[in-house]
Amino acid sequence: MEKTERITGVRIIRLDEVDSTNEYAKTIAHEVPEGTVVVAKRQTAGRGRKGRSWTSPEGGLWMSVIMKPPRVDPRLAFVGALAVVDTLADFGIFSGIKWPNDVWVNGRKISGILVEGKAGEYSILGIGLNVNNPIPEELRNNATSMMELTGAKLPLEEVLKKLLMHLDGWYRVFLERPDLLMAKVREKTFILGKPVTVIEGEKRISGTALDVLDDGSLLLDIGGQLKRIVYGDVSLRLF
Ligand code: BT5
Repeated sequence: MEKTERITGVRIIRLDEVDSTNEYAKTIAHEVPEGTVVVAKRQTAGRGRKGRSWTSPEGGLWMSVIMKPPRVDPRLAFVGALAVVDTLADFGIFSGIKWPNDVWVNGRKISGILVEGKAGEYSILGIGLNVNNPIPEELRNNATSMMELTGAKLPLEEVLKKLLMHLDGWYRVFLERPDLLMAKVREKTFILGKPVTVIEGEKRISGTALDVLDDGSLLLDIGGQLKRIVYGDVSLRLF
């Protein structure tokens, strides 16, 4: 079932169930105005990067925003991540960004962002945020939810409203002052100054995370040599 309504002027398409809000958003991207949001109560085939699956049972916030910026910019993921960080702060939760597309709290992932699109046509900013949904056993060591952290069920609609408000704000900053967006990303990126390992396909690179550059890439110090990383999975090295 599809229901359309507006919150703070934004057109929202609400679905009970969908394979993936990103997939759905792609199919309608050409017909709808920029800023249209697709929200689903549950996803049956929620996706992460590289075809990994994203667990999306009822109770969480699973949504995609259709955007039409000049190009598909990976920094859109930071628009999503900062909006999530601010939304969590509104509910008393302090979080940080794990480059390039996660939001973490106390060593656990609470949100993942997936940016997809077609150059010159549209970009889809997909956001998954664990709110009241259960965390499956296999993810318990690495994932958390707002409910788990606050000890109470949260009003999903309020979380959505706040998230849309912050998305609107950070998207404007991205378009008009990308330097300010990136300054905030640096402030919130908790891996900077720490030893990390970056895995990209078969490649494994270890070094110290120095900076997030203006184009969104990660600068690593590998034994005195600097390397720019454009894509990958980062984990903190404890020893
Ligand atoms: C991401 O990928 O973190 C991006 C997730 C984007 C999900 C949203 S939901 C709305 C929209 N529609 C979609 O179909 N997708 C977007 P990645 O960095 O590849 O991380 C994926 C990994 O996160 C998985 O391999 C699991 O280890 C872990 N994971 C899966 N579900 C999770 C959850 N609910 N909470 C925390 N971690 C999870």
